[in-house]
Amino acid sequence: MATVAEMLVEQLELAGVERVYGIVGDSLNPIVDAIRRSKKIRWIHVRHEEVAAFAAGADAEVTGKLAVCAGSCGPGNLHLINGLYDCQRNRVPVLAIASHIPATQIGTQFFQETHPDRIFNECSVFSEMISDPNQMPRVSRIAIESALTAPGVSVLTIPSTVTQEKAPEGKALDMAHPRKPRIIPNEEDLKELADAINEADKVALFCGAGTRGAHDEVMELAGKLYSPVGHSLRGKEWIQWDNPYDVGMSGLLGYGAAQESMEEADLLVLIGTDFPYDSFLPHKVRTAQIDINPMHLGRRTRCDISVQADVRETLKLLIPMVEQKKSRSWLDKKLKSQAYLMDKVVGAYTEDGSKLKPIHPEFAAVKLDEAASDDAIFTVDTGMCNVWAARYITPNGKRRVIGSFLHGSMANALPQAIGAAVAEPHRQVVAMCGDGGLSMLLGDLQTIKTQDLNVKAVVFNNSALCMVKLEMIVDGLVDFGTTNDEMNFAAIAEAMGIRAVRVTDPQELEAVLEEEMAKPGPAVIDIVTDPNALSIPPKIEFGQAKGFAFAMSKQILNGGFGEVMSMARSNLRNIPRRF
Ligand SMILES: Cc1ncc(C[n+]2csc(CCOP(=O)(O)OP(=O)(O)O)c2C)c(N)n1
Repeated sequence: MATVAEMLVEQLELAGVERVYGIVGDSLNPIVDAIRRSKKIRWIHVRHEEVAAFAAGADAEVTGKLAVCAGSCGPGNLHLINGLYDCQRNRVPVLAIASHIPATQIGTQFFQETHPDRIFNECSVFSEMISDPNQMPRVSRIAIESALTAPGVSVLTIPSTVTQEKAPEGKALDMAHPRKPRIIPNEEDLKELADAINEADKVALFCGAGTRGAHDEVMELAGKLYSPVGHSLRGKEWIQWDNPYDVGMSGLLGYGAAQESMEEADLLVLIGTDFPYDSFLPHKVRTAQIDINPMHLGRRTRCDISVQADVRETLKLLIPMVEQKKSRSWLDKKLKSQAYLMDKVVGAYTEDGSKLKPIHPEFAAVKLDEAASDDAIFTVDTGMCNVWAARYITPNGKRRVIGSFLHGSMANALPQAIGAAVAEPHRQVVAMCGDGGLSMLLGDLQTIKTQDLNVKAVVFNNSALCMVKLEMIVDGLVDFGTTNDEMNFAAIAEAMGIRAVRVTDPQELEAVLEEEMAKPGPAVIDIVTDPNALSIPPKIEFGQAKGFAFAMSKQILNGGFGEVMSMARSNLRNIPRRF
């Protein structure tokens, strides 16, 4: 007769799980032992449980299948929490196995006692404890189905005493899964939307990650309406490529003419987006919203017309209902503005980048974009790497760009690269790391070596927590606590047995990237970049502009004159003209 641990692993096998990320330990050992004996599931040993959760999230993101992470009782599974928040907010199907102290000790302040079933409540769609073996296999199956269907995070808390008990007679539970349902809009809502579109002269579209799989339909609609098409950071990889209507990205990291297009429109149509920054959304423009999740409707800005349905299904029905617009003059104006802003602002740094030392991060990002393969998976650290990826990594429908775009955690790039590379070993995985981000979960560089992963960890090494430096300056504060020691990550990687190269000369960068990207297996490319290269959001409030100038003068008064001068030189060309 099987134990609870063995039945759980059999249940995972039935769900098609192929790997579990985690760190072994006491209460978790019987489950890991059952995984060791499984012919279908691999144990992926990481160095920090947070990495296990981020990795599982990226695995689920690229495969669309359930991914699993595990941590031992108390601190072991507590370490999962930040990664699980990220998975939950990214709405990817992840099961976390949190092993627990012996059931007889719960409530006694026993060694390592925490309450995982309560702790993970906020970052999961399902969090339950198996306190009796007879809950198996139903509860494990419910956990799996909850993660898959929400989709989101399920957490199973299992005390060590229960793990080793005999499971009830019988086998793990299989079930017939329904095919993806077609979720079509209510006819009246659809008609209201079509009427509003037909009445408006200038219709702007703004697209989020919910447009995944609907690229062609969005293009067809934009072609009929002569609409400028803007996108959020998460929408970029699905909508920006092969897009003659592209006007760039909005938000704190945004660029181009997306913002002005939204503000000038008679009707703004938000498509599959829960873009969180309401201050970047117009509030005076008539707004329609299409989203499969009704919770997203109207929660960021006004919602005059709302359609709850699958984006692609909606657009397929909507397109024949809207009339071809006659004039494309507004679209052409916005495209011209986009071209100007891209050339003169976003492109400013990169023109003569090969001569600038320290290496400018924008130049590095452009060279990385050119050197990476056509179907590379990029993972992007929270911090300035978000900006460089958003502006310079070219999506093409085959590449992926994964980050902690909703949870905004630092140190996500390396762990997510691990999950992506384990799941898709034939693809090149490029982790765009900040030096702060890489330092935070540095131990897991070992994992790319141990697992021999095709991960190229590219460090934008500016010896600073640069994103926060920018925040402080824009807020009118003197930047403080934002400096990191100069660190030679290539030497650290080499000491770990990983191929590594450090680049300080911009003239060498292209050749190094080309060479390293072409070789299989793990590598660290440590690029020493300019810490004074900042980025300015597309919509600068008067207060922020004032703050920028104010912080500059405060720095001068504090004697930081040299730094102010170099910062001004580094950024002058990156400031939008109208600022
Ligand atoms: C876990 C966590 N801690 C702190 C922050 C706040 N924060 C956001 S970006 C950032 C700096 C990142 O520095 P680095 O990785 O060196 O990248 P850079 O911005 O310099 O390119 C910090 C401290 C965060 N988002 N997440």
